[in-house]
Amino acid sequence: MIPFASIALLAVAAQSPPPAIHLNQIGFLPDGPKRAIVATNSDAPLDWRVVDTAGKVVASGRTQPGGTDEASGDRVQIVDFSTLAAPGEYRLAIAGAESRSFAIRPGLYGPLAKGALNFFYQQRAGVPIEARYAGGDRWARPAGHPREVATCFKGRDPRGTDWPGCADPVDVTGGWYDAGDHGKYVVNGGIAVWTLLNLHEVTGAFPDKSAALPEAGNGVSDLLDEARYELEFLLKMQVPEGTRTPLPIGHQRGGGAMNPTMVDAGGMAHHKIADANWTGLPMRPADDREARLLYPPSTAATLNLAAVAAQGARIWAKIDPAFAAKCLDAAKRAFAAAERNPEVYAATAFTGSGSYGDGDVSDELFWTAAELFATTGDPAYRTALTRSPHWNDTPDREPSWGGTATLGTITLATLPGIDPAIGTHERTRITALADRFLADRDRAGYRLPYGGTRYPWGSNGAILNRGVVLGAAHKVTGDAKYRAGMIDAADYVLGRNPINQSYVAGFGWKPLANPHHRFWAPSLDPSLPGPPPGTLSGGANNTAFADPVARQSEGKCAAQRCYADDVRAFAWNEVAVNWNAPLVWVAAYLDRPAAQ
Ligand code: 9MR
Repeated sequence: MIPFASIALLAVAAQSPPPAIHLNQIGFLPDGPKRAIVATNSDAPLDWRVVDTAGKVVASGRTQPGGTDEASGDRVQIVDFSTLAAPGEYRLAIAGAESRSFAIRPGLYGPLAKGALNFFYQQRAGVPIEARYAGGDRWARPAGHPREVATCFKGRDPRGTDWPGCADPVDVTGGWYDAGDHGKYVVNGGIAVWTLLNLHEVTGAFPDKSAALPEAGNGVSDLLDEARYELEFLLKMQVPEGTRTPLPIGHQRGGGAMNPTMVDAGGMAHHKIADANWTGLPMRPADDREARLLYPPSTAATLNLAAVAAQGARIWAKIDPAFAAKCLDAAKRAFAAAERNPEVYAATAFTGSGSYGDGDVSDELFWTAAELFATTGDPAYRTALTRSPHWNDTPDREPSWGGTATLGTITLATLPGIDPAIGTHERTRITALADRFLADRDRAGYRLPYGGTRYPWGSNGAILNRGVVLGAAHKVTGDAKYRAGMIDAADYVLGRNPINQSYVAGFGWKPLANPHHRFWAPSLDPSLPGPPPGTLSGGANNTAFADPVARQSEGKCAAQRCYADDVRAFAWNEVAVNWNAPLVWVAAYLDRPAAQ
């Protein structure tokens, strides 16, 4: 007779659900690592098999238990079938569960890189989006804001600060919309342009005619064509020489009106051009009837402009010397303007658009000095660089729109011809940072190079920016472990996560479908298209439950589960140029032969 307790145990075992298998839904490169994570309620190792389409077992083994993972709340086990290299279609079977079919083949990341780059074309303001470049009629739309000649915010902001407006309207037509909204922000545009230009410098990816773009066939890299579309806009955001205007200096925290001081703002950059009030969803860009306003210059925006204009100056030096000269002049003037006005923090009280406020611009200064030094070799920029608090600090975070010092480090570490004393110093720092991310990866239940249980707004962008750092470390050392770490970042974003979500539209069996976007909003208006393939969601965020969907889960979700593929979830499911850019970088880098 079986004792009662054993019957109960058997019943529990019989009821226990099969393990949930999580893996990269686009598949695996033949020469890359191949790992799946299974969530189970058992801590004992499990047998697994990989079977081909004929049902033949081509690999088998036992899982490595990974314990309880705080970021997901799951008990995880690792399946490692990296030794399987033969291209084909396979399934993974484990303890009564079977995965969907996945591929092992070369070239997996090429279409992803292409789609991710096309996102930027689709976000272009000022020009009609044409079906032949956008991937079909559904994504075609008339130009949004085709003639953006704007004047500055004038009057009192909600904090009570009185802004004088500006003398003449400025033509700031063009550039990319930032995200699901129609704002165009210099700060975020800066890191996105840098990322595309850096990809060009590191890999030469996307030669002419490799992408679907109006400029394809002009003899210039398509990646540069796309980045230039935004760079030209950023140049237009620069304040004319000789402009005097009152701006708040220093941290003016607290609720009341700020106390602006008259400054020479010539060479600074307006922080943003955006709608005076938030517009509703859905909305085609061409239907936006809100007033469009330029917002006061900030030191951070000025340095963003200076950094990418300096980068552009060296990149276009041979391709288009006149444009390169224009970029260099703008960069130098912007740097000088930031030195003159080092503490004009962005005013954040305005309504109707994102604030991209940043109370520490020492990292932007380091980044800009790095770019200007790389371009000119001028000792003055070298001094600015080596005197910066960031010269000898120990970075532990990925680059982000508000933390840009590492962008300068990547440039100095990877660019040929940099003074060896500087280059070596920065190569040591970038590999040390990449090693930290690998250590995070080794501790993470889902083996992504991101640690802890705090997932920020746009965590997928943060994770992919860690991929960029790992890629830079791979570039300078040739060590395969860094490339493997990039693949771990890609694996997470493409489905190896507790909710089986591919955060990229058009890729995987559960792709992003309902981003927070005014035009790609079929759940609000069935005549509108879904997100084009290659669009990345910001992803899990347990640090700001700012939208109505997220709010319902506050305090109730493990970090990686604080997500819903819902158009209303702007804190979880928006798209943005600074997140899609590292997706382009990582996918394009992984599309190259491993030995490069
Ligand atoms: O990416 C930004 C994130 O770091 C901030 O926490 C958040 C709130 O200020 O804003 C995010 O950026 C948004 C911007 O303000 C407006 N356009 C959409 C951006 C992505 O959600």
